[in-house]
Amino acid sequence: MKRLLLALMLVGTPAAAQGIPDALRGTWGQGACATPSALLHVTARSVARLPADGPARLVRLRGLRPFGDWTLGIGAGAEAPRVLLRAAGDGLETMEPDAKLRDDRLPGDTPVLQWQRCTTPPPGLAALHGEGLAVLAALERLEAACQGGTTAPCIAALVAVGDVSGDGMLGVAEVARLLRGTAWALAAQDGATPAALAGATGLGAAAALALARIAVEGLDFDGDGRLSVAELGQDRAQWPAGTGDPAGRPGALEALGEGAGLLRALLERVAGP
Ligand SMILES: [Ca+2]
Repeated sequence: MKRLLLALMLVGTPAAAQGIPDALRGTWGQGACATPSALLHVTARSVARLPADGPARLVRLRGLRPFGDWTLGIGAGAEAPRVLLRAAGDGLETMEPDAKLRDDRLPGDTPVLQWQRCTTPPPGLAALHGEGLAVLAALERLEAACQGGTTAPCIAALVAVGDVSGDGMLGVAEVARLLRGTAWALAAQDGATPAALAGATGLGAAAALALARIAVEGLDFDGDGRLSVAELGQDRAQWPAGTGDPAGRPGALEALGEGAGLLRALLERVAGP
């Protein structure tokens, strides 16, 4: 009977409308906040554990449900990694069950990790993780806006999450920030060490900047150096009218290829399954 109840508790609700409870979100540390042995950053749908020494673990959740007094998050991907979180006084407790542990045996002998709230990042860790963690939250907002199936809210969300300066447009530095943060998230998802994360965001910064320039220039129709919602939505927010010209005959499209914008590719990926 207990097993059955547990099994029922584990029956999935689709990607939890509420996300991880607010009180559990934010940045946590083990040891002193100035020199933590590990950081834990929790967003609505992600848990990033960042040891000072060792591989990062980023779990992006596709489902959440209560599990006793814990919140159980189930990650995307074939392994469906699981993370359990709960408040403990002013602190946070987490468990990361082994992939081989069956759902009906949870939590088994999974160790409980204790975390304390860390509000101010030390400079080194802020430089290493700050931008990536910010973009992690931005990606969630983009996914939520873009998976609705229409383009206009997706483009509006891209500008909203990327617009640091508040002018309602995206400049080269703002696009580069999104690309650097995405590179960080990819590296963290692959279990990068701090050194590898520094490489992804540091050495990758030049590449991100070059890509950002191409992306902005490719869509900056009025040439002001920034991308507006209208520029991002050009030919995309609605179907173009079926005009054309009956004269002429088909030529070679290949010669015109390669020019499509990187941001458009990004939006397509984000909106995908
Ligand atoms: Ca522009």
